[in-house]
Amino acid sequence: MPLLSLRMRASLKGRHVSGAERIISEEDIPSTLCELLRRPGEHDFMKLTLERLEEIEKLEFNMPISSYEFRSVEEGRDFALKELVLSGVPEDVAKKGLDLLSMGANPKGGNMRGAVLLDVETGDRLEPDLERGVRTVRVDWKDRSAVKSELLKRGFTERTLDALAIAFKNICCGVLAELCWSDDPNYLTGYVSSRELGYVRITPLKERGDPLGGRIYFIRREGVGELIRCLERRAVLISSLPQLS
Ligand code: PML
Repeated sequence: MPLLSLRMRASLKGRHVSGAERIISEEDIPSTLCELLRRPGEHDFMKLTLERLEEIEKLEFNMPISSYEFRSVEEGRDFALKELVLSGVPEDVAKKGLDLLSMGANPKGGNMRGAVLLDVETGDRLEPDLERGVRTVRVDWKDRSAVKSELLKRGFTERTLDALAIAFKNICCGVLAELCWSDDPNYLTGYVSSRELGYVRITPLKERGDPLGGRIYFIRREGVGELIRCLERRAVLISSLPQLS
């Protein structure tokens, strides 16, 4: 049965407010459209993209997931720095990633629409468009509702569900390590992920009320074009429930 990618992004006064993707079959188009139309809060622009996927790769989720809580953002960010270093990112480059996310990585101010690509050796930015960044798309769970209910049962959120899928696809495409926290001013949990450590949730990585956030991908400069194609073009459907500890 042909599968389709349905993507939504919404903004308010030019600022991104919500985005989501589902990989679905034709019969699920009406109900998924309704779900995504209702999803963003206040917005003045919404773009919906529906495309048939010609080729789709099925991958088994195999990353360990762990969670750590700290008393302050400073402690959370220090821990994130250590986890990035343990993942093979030099300390000065890991610090640059943390600074970019905390100050807003868009050269025009504020958040980027996609992720920053940082050269793991030099700390140079490698994304072709510094305002747009690079977006990991065409990825979803094969049995989204089962994975979601399992995660919610264990105190995780729907944001975790989507972040796990993105982080897993990133590692499969060749990202060495990722640092992420949300641009939602009320969502304080972020993560570091890498092949070495798996998906490491960290709370808090930002202060309540802070609208800045996004994703930093630590990558090797060689093969950056191929990596971007994988992140943006390769369609991936993830099976297996995550191993939750
Ligand atoms: C986002 O959606 O903007 C980032 C989500 C981070 C999720 C962290 C978690 O709950 O595991």
